[in-house]
Amino acid sequence: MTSNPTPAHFAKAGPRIREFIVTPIAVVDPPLLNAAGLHAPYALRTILELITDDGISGISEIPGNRSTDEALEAAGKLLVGRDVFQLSEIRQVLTQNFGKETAAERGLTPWDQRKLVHIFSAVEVACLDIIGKVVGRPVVDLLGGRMRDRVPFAAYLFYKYKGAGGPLAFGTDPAATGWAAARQAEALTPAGIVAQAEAMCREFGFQSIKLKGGVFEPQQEVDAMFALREAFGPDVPLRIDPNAIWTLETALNYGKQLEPILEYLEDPVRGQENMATVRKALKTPLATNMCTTSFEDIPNSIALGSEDIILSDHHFWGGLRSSMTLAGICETFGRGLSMHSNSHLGISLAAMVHLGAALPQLTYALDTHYPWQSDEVITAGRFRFEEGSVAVPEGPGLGVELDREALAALHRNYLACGLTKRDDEIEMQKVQPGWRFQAVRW
Ligand code: GKR
Ligand code: MG
Repeated sequence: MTSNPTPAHFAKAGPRIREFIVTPIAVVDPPLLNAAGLHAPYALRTILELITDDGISGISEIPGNRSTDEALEAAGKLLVGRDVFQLSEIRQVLTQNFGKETAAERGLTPWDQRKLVHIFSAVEVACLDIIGKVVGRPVVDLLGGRMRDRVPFAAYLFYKYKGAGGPLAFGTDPAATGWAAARQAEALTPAGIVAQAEAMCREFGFQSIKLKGGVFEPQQEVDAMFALREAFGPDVPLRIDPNAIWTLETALNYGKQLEPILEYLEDPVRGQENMATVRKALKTPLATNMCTTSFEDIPNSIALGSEDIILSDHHFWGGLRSSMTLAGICETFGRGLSMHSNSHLGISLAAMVHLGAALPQLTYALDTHYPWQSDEVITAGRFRFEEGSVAVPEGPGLGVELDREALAALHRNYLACGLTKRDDEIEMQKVQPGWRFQAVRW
């Protein structure tokens, strides 16, 4: 005989948030180039730790930005005392307080500048970490269960100046070998990109390759793609992402050239209408993390047919459960789903892996910047990739714990480096005076 839970069971409140701790950190980041300019010697991240009234700790990581941090602190004042299981109520409280954010507030940069989605993500992931610990299950099981044990990632190549970031900003360690040496080497030519790809794939075993484009005149980047094809052969899927900086004409012209060798073309042009035009003209599937970036954008994306694959990012789509909702929408409308990334550490990677393991369908290897970072903020140290994939962390919740000493050291970096938000244009101007970001350049 079974006994169903009685209302008395339901009446038992879950653990409540007692402490809400926001810690901005700065992690060493190499001088990587993109359409918006140049990465600074440090990438900013923010770590949120929630501690419940019964002493359970839940953690999350989001891109760092002082004004988001301030909003997150303000969110904390509204959330202390609330039950971590009441995620919909928490979201409602935050929306009522901060008001609705429109897709337009995302901005023109390759990364998302909205605050609310980041705050939802930070709070939700930390709450899920706690819920997982309370019920003794990994986060993947809270998202619908494990569809795979390992999650595949792609090699994410960047044009870059010499240097590894941090105090060595534009210097290098002459003793470095293997990936450590490639991570600090200059890569500005097709041969440099192939060398970077070989070192990265050798170290991490990646089986798909993406090049961050939009940096140089398109022919140079197309040549790099053909050089990669030559070096890796037809079995390694290739992608290029010019971050919407190409004109329609450029996208049509170079898109045609690239058609025989691409798995997908990411954000060749700006805006859903332009993406739809390119998509009609090319056989290559189009992917985006710039033209369809919120639920509000979906109706128009479907009406126009602006992309084949949405590159979700739980930091930008408001958390892991929202990303599962997005997966359902993509499945309904015959769109693929994969994952976007930005410079990040292991707490974000753990969340990405739990989500990647829960997705009903996973057709494309996910993006990650992780090989470009060398710091870590979790006790287990840096994640290991095997044949390009990461195993779902063991244990309840996210399966990773905060390394408090590392957190304090990275917070000191934050205080010392003086950065308060990501601004790749200013960083680029230090190398090329007068350089300006252009929404469409080539
Ligand atoms: O890290 O420079 C970078 C990338 O350009 C990043 O900011 C983008 O958001 O990786 C991203 C993308 O796929 O667009
Ligand atoms: Mg992209």
